[in-house]
Amino acid sequence: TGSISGGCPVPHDGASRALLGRTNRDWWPEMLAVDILQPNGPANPLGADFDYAEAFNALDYNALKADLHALMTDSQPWWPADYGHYGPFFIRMAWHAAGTYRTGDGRGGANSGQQRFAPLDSWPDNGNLDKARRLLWPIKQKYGANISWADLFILAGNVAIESMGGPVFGFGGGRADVFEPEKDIYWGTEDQWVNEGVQTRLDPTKEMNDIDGPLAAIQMGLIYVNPEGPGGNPHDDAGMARDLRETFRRMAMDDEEIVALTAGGHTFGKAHGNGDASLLGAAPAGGDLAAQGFGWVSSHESGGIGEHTVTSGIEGSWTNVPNKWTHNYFRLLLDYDYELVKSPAGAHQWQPINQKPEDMAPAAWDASIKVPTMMTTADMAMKRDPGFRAISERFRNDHAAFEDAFARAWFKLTHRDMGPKIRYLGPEVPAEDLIWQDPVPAGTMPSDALVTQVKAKIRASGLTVSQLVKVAWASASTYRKSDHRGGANGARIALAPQKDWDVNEPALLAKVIGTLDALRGEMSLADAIVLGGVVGLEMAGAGDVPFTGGRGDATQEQTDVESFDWLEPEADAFRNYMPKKLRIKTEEAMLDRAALLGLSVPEMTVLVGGLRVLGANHGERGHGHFTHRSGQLTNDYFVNLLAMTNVWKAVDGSDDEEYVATDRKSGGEVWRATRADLVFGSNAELRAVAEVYAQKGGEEKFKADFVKAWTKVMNADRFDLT
Ligand code: HEB
Repeated sequence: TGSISGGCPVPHDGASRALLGRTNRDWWPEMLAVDILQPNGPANPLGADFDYAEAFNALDYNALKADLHALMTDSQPWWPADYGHYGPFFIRMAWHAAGTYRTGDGRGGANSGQQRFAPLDSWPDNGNLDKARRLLWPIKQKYGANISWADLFILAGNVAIESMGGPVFGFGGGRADVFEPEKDIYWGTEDQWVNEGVQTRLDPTKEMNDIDGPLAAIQMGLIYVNPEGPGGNPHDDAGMARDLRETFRRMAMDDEEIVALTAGGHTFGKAHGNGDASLLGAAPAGGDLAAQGFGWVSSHESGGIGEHTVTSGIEGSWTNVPNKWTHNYFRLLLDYDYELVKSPAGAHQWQPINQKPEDMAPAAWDASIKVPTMMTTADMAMKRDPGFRAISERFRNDHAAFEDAFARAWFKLTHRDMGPKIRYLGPEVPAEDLIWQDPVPAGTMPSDALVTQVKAKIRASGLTVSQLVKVAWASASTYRKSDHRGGANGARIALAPQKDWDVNEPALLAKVIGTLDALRGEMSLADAIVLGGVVGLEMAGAGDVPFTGGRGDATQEQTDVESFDWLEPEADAFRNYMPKKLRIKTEEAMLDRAALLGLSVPEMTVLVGGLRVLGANHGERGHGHFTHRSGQLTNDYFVNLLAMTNVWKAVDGSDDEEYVATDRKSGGEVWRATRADLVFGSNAELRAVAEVYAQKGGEEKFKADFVKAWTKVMNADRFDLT
C-alpha cells in the first residue's frame, strides 16, 4: 500500500488521468501556460546555484521573529484581525500547508511552499488563506531570499502559537521554495470539489483503508475530513471517527496526536460563516486579474470581510478566549451538552446548551458582544468516540501531558516532510532525536586503505555482479525526494521491515548481507553495501566507479517499522518486479518511482537498460534481459530492443503485461519483456533516448551515464556531504 500505485484498483479513464488524476489544466483551462517558457523543467529565478541553506544561515533570525510577533496584532483594513490577533489565522495556514503531506508517497506537505500555487491555493479547504499569505508579504519582502515562503509559513504558525502563550517544541528551517506547481503529484480524479457535492472517498459500506492510492483526505479539496461530518452528515458518529482515523493514519498520526492537534489548534480562533456563501467569487486560480491573486472575493456590501467573512461556512469560536492558549477546549467540549444548529451560512454545527455567559466568546469584531461558542462535527468526535474520549479526558485533567503532546505533534506535523534532522537549520532545532526522523547515527569516513581492503575482499567473496548490484540497488532505491526518507544511509535494508520485503528477495538478501557483514571490518554495513555495488559494476566492466563512504548504521530500535512499511514498492520496474496488476499502468508506476528518485528521463532510461543486462531482475526473471553477455555493462539492452528483427506480441493471458519477441525470419522466440521494457521502444520520447544509447558511440556514453546515474541514486540521501 506504499505508493501512488497502492490502494484499490479503481477504474480509470486514460493514462495521464490515472497517474496524475485531475490536473490544474483540467480544473482551470484558462490558466496561463507559463510553462511554455520552461519546456526543459522548472526555472528558479534565484538561479541554479542558489543555496538556500547558506542564505538561511545568513538570516537575522531573531529580527525576523520579532517582526512576525509584531505582525500578529497589526490589523489591516483589507482583512481585519479577529479578536485583534492574526495568530489563529496563521496557525490554520501553517497546518494546511503541512497537512497535505501523506506517508503513502511522501508528497505534499509544507516543504516547498506549494500553498502559493494551484491547485492548493484554490482548494475550498484553503479558503481565504490567500489573505494570510499576503499579510506575510511585507516580511517576506524585507528578508528576501534569506527566508523562503515555505519556511515562513511554518515559522509564522510557530510564532502565532508562542505569541498567544501556547507550547512550542522547536523550529527547523530549510524548506527551499519552488516556483511552479508540483506536476508529479496525484490529488485524485474527481472533477468536483468538496463543496460541490463530490462523493466522500471512504465508502461506509466497505472496510477501512479504502481511499484511493496515496491520498490522505476524504474528499477532493479537503486537507483531511469534512468538518460537518462524513459527506456532510452530522449524525454519523462512527463514520466521523473512522474518517479521522484513516486520514490521519495516512499521515502517520495516531489517536493521541489526532486529539492533541485538533484540540490544541481549535483552542485558538474561529470558523467563518456569518453570511451568504453564494456571494463569493472564484478561487484564486480562476480569479479576476484585478483581484491580484485573491480569490473568494465577496460581493457582500461590506466586502465580506471582518464580521461578514465566509470561509468554511461554519460560524463561531471553539473557546471563550480564542486569542490565548487555555485549557478551555476540553472543558467546554466535555462539560456541556450540545445541540445541532445551523450557521448563518447554513452549515451544520454544534452549540452548547444553556451556555453560561462567562463561557461565551467575544464577537471577533466587537469584544463587547457575547456569542455562543461552537464545535464542529469533527470536534464532537473527540467526545463521542470512546477511544478519542478517553484521551480527551486524560488531557483535560493533565495539562502538562496535553501541552507536551500538542507541541510534539505540531512539530511532527510541520517537519515530517523535511527528512533527516541533519537538514534542519537555525537556532531552534530541538536536540532530542525523534523516531519519525528516521535517525541514523553519524558514520565515519573510511580510509582509502580500508576501502581498498574491503573491495578486494568483496571481489574474492564469490558474490556475483547480479547479487551485489541487486542489494545495493535495493538499499539505495527506497529514497524518495518527496520527503527525503529512505536511501542507503543507515543500512535499514538489513532491518525489519525492509529485509523481509518480497521485492528484496529476502533469502538472497540475507546471504549477501551476511557475507558483506563478515568481511567489512571497521566499515559501516551501509557503506559496505554501496561499495558492493561499486565492486559489482567494476567487475561488470564499468571502469572506475566513484565511492563516497561515511554512512552510519541504524538499529532496529531507531526504525519505526510501521512507518517504513509505507516505503515498500508494490512494483519496481527497475527490477522488473510486478507481482500484481496495479491501479495505474506498469510504465506509469515506473515514472512515479523515477520521479521520487529525482531522476531525469535519460537517467531513468540508462538505469533500466543497465540494470537489466547486469541481471538485477527480481528472481532472475528473464524479461528484458536482452543480452547474451549477462553481468557485463553493455548497451545490449537498447541495441536489441530497437532491432527490427524482433516481432513483438503480447503473451496470451498476461493481460498485456508480458510480451514475447520472435525472430522475423526464423519465427523462433528470442526475447521476453514487460511493459516496462517495451515502453522504451514504443513511447517516442523514451525511444529517442534509447536510440542515443544504441547508436554509434552509444556504448561508451551508456557506460558513463549509467555510472553517473547509479552514483546519484547511491548518494541521494547524503545530506551530510556538502
Ligand atoms: Fe481546524 C479553523 C476544521 C484540525 C487549527 N478548522 C477551522 C475551521 C474549520 C476547521 C472548519 C474554520 C475555517 C474558517 O475560517 O471558516 N480543523 C478542522 C477539521 C480538522 C481540523 C475538520 C480535523 C479534525 N485545525 C485542525 C488542526 C489544527 C487546526 C490539526 C492545528 C493544529 N483550525 C485551526 C485554527 C483555526 C481552524 C487555528 C482558526 C483559524 C482562524 O481563526 O482564522
